[in-house]
Amino acid sequence: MSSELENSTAPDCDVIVVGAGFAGIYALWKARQCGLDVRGFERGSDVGGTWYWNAYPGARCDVASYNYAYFFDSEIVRAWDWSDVCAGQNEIQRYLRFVAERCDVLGSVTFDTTVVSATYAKETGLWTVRTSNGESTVCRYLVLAVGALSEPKAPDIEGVDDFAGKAYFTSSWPRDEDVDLKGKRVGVIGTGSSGVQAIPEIAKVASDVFVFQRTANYVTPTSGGPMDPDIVAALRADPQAVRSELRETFGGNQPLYVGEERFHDLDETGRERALWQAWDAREVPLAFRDAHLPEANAAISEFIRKRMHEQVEDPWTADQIVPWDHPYGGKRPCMSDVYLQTYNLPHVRLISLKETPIERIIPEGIVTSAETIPLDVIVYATGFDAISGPVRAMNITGIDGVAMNDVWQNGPVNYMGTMVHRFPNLFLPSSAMSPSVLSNMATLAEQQIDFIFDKIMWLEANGRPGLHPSEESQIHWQKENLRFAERIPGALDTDSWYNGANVPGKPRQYMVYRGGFKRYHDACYAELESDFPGYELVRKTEANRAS
Ligand code: NA7
Repeated sequence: MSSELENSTAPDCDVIVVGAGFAGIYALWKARQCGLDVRGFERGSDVGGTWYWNAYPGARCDVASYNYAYFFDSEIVRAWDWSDVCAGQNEIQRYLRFVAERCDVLGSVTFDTTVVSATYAKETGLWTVRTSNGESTVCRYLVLAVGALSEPKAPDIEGVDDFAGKAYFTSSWPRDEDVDLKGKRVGVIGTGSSGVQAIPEIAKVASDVFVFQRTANYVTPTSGGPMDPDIVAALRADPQAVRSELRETFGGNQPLYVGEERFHDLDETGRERALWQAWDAREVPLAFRDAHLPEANAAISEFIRKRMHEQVEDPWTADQIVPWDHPYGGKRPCMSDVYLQTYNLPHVRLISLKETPIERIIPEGIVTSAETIPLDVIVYATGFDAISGPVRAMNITGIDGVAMNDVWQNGPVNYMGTMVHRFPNLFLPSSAMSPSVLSNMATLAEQQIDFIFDKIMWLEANGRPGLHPSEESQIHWQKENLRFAERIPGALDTDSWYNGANVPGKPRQYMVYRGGFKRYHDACYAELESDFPGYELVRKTEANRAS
């Protein structure tokens, strides 16, 4: 630690990490490795973050777990056996606990504690973090590892509180109650990834299932199944090579298959062959090398629609379940091997809210424009105030009391997806305008936390109290984001949680950096290599005035 910093008002610790999911656990370990004194706060009673809260039946990863994992410690890679290529929620949470125990970070975390505000003092260069139990802790560096999908969206339906039966949210599935759906009439609202995973499991036990679908989604087969021993052997032989390789990819994953030919170089027969090959390899979105081009995307979308349609027996249901209104990738696509077939069961019924919208919820069930559906249980799979929501839920103030929610009133702004102008030493992994939810979040967590601590150690080594991005850098990053988003079919004009359209009143802005993981990684490290030209340094005189 630099002597200048020690002269300022004494902080309680060097670093506070909020959140104990993938990014938070690694940040706690990394801080310790850097010789910094660290404390953590976590809202849940255990580690896991998203994987702690979303404990609904059927919750599982839909990228390969052997990539959706930590690589910073080769021994962790060698010590953990995944039971399936796409592990379930419980297994992922057990994995995160295993890593947290192995890294000995649990003792630094205060669980069952929500951070309600964070305030920067220009005079000291320190952050004061307040929690729901009324305590304040002062630190020099604040890492909000609060995830992109941790702020559930309130269901915007009239009469939600009137329902006399049981109501559950997939985003905060009870952990202390044995949810019993056996023989019950269950209504599920929402057909995003959570609904698509939960509905087949609910249908196994419920007497009747009513699925309330507002927008149909693309559903393709998962790559789940037994682990391939050759893949395991390759991972274990050289985990650090895999770690480097993941950072060189577009999505932070090792795809099982990528079409080698370009859509425009193929005739109709060749395109159909490429689509089937990719379908069989369970990577149909990557059927062509230029799959991101509108014409290629249109062919992929149409191919998936046909495959979906033919799996559902009832013609009306098949027509409703297929997403005719947006291109593949415009919304978060879903993956399941059993969802579509669930509609072939006699006790499962789709209600299309496009045709017959929900009017209100009453004590007995749900009233649509066509009928009243009596229910014992309602499951809300209605999603999140995604990406920017978890940061907006806290009261964060920066230099001269500027409020984050004012700075973000027209949508989030930042530089490189992790820092905001006038909020020195505040780091936002997994937040807006990073590859975030459209990359492998575990790869991203390690990359962003590494970059954050590279910045922190640069400050320490140079005796600087803090840094934050310049306003110009932030404007540049906004433009970069828009430039890439404009190239993605449907990104800007499909209603989606990627652009805030799912939350009434939320500013519409595309919040995912679509330039690819490698480009993002390279841009971060170009800053580090040039001593952070896109940032402003906090002056010592300013930050140490109180000393
Ligand atoms: P999503 O993907 O936001 O899905 C939420 C679903 O709920 C979606 O089908 C919504 O329809 C529907 N919804 C939301 N509000 C309503 C109302 N008021 N009435 C009817 N239907 C509604 O959330 P998930 O939890 O499924 O998935 C989030 C991510 O978690 C997922 O992508 C993984 O990365 C993990 P809409 O499409 O808005 O018309």
